[in-house]
Amino acid sequence: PRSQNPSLGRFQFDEYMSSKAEKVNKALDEAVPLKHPQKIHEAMRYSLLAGGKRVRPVLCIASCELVGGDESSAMPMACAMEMIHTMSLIHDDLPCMDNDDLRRGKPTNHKVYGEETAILAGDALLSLAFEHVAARTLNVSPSRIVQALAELGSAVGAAGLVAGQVVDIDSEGKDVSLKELEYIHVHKTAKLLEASVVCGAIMGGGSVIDTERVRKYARCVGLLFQVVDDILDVTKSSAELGKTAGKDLATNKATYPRLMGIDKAKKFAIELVDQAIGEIDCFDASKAAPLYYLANYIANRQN
Ligand code: GRG
Repeated sequence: PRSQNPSLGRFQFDEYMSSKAEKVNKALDEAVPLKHPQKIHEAMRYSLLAGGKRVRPVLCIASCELVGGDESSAMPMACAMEMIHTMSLIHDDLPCMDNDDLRRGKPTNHKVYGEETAILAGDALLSLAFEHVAARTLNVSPSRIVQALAELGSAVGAAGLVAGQVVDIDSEGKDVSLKELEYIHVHKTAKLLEASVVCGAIMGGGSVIDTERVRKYARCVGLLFQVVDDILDVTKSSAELGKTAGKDLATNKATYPRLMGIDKAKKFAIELVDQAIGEIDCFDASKAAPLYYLANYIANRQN
């Protein structure tokens, strides 16, 4: 098995993750300077630099490096992924959507800056993501940049994140089948994770075959991410409440543990990690180590 591979044994994943996240944080800080009009730039920076695991940018860079590219070629795209992820969180937290007061341990954007500014901060981050890739990517051919931007646009729009959100909103209070739940998660969560990996491979000069291989890996990881999120919802709130049933079981929200039971959901998560890892088996083990560990990190994360 891959876990017994000596190249994988030597790989320091925590160090890799924190050093990549630190570089991404620096690049994000530089990408959104505090300028006039001060309030909107402050609101954008508030959510963008509020922490977060930086899973999408690290996946983007790891995929670029897997196919032989340099980190610098993927850095603007990695930042774009986090900008779009952050904007989706700002809009998701709005009173007209999930109406949340806290995000990443801090008051949500609209709680601090007001609804109008929060909507505009999201809009500005979405626009900046595309501008940043187009204007700041160096040493990548224009055709690859355009191809990656098209991939990103389709992952975010009405066939991607927005589709997931709208179907999720429409399904509120209704009985949701496993198939419908999968549609919501594939679009709300997995599409952007998939785009992170695929765009990283495009920026890194990956062949069509390699890019499609990492896409398959990313599809499994994207779904895995949400299954784990749902499991954490149950286990965290069970621990907090000292009860056996978590918050999602108390409310009517459809989740994997609710639809298939906690044990089957955990089994499904294990199957998805195995499948994800199987998809990158064809790459050199030492080069694939970051993506291998990232899949395991997503499976075993505690937040
Ligand atoms: C994209 C145009 C556009 C509009 C937004 C609101 C909306 C449409 C979509 C909602 C998308 C959403 C909030 C999906 C949930 C994604 C998710 C699993 C978030 C948690 O991600 P983590 O765990 O969070 O990576 P951190 O804080 O670590 O970054």
